[in-house]
Amino acid sequence: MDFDLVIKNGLIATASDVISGQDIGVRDGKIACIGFGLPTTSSTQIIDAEGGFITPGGVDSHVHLEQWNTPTGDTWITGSRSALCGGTTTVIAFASQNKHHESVLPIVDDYAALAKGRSSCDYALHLIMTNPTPKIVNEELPFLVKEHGITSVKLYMTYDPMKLRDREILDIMVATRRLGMTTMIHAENHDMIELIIETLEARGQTDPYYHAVSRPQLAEAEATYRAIALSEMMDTPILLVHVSSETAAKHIRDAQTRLLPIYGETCPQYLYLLSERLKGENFEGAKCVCSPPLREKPADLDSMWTSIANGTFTTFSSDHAASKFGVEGGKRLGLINGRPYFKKIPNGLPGLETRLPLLYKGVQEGRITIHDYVRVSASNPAKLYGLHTKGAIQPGLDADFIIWYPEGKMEPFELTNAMLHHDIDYSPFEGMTFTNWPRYTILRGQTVWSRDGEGFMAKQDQGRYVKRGTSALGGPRNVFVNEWRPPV
Ligand code: DUC
Ligand code: ZN
Ligand code: ZN
Ligand code: ZN
Repeated sequence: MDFDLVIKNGLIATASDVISGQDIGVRDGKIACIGFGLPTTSSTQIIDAEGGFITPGGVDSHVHLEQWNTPTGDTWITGSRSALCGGTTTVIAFASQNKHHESVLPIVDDYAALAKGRSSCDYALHLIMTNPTPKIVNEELPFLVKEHGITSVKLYMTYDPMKLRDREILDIMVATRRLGMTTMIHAENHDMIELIIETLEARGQTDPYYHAVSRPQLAEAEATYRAIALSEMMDTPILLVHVSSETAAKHIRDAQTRLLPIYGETCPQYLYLLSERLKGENFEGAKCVCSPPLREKPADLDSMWTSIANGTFTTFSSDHAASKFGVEGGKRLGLINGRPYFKKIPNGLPGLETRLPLLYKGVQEGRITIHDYVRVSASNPAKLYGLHTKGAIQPGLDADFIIWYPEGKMEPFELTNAMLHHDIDYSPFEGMTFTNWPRYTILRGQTVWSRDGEGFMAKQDQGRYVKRGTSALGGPRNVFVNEWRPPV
């Protein structure tokens, strides 16, 4: 067999094994085989991995790009470029319903049109539901699953424009259970947060730091447990997004120990950044406002690493929701009459490009294994969200890879924002030292990023829309809380 590309001398890392001494043969954008001494011809491209790890192209299953209700300084063009330069070959972004939209079908078409021809990485869409009318739930969701391959929804338990009542979440779960969809939940107790914000405001405590005070760990833990209870009653799988606190993670782990189909996600900011960052001079704290907020203690960060290592977290996503710190539309957001006002600060951090290098650092530092890295950065997000051609290094799947430097080969560097390829004027991870970074990113057999060579090399329209299937991880179990059964 002739190959278009053969990658030699790498350590092929999967979620369970490291394969050494074997080559990867790629043909027509797919992994054709893995074997010893694969033959090459004059037309075969050969990449020598020089002993570095080869991991699956990253799947970032939680990214906001050009979304009406979330800060998105990046466009599909700049966001997808930044993804590839950081080793992510597939992103799942959001199409978002606004409460007054009576149909979500045109919305999905609008979001798909924004990405079409403007994404250099492969992509898919989740649907955010904020007003689950019977027509949307019963007629439109089945259509989206079948025709668009949109097999997941995100629901919010907080924010006035997005928040759903528990009853609405239960009604949606009837449909998502029936359709085999994954239900993502933003779990924070809205009423606790609302009361704290009102009182902070009345006391003039409106600096960026009070954003973290307004959303305590308890608010996340309570809502996480409540979401798990709703899921248990409905026998419907859920993924808790952007988990930031130990008690929330414990609720997830307890549920998993009971074999409930409960999944969890965390993000780089909850592994590395503390709420003291919100206290920066000159409004610098605004750069680190996200929800759930950064937590207080180094032990909080440690517990998130532990929850990756012990398998509690299923996926590791950027939650890239970036806005420029500098002026936007002529004024800096988050200031009112020159005074900081945390409620008005755009909520979210940039992180598409730094996600995988930051996770890989955890492998280098012995916090997690290379298998944990592969599992949460690519394999599990591909399985959970039905990206069945992605996320693993296996014959027949898309030839999406990261090739890392062999340890000691890359010149260590301190990250500056200028090194990144997003269209944002800062990174919260600036100043951190990196001793590895994706050396090559390969998308369906094409080298799209070469750190020592030409840099970013993808065409603007190189990314393809991926129509997703249903989850390959555990779903409904037909185990119920009593004799009651959800409607089928
Ligand atoms: N939730 C997200 O998923 N992203 C940004 C802000 C938020 O609340
Ligand atoms: Zn409210
Ligand atoms: Zn959220
Ligand atoms: Zn998000």
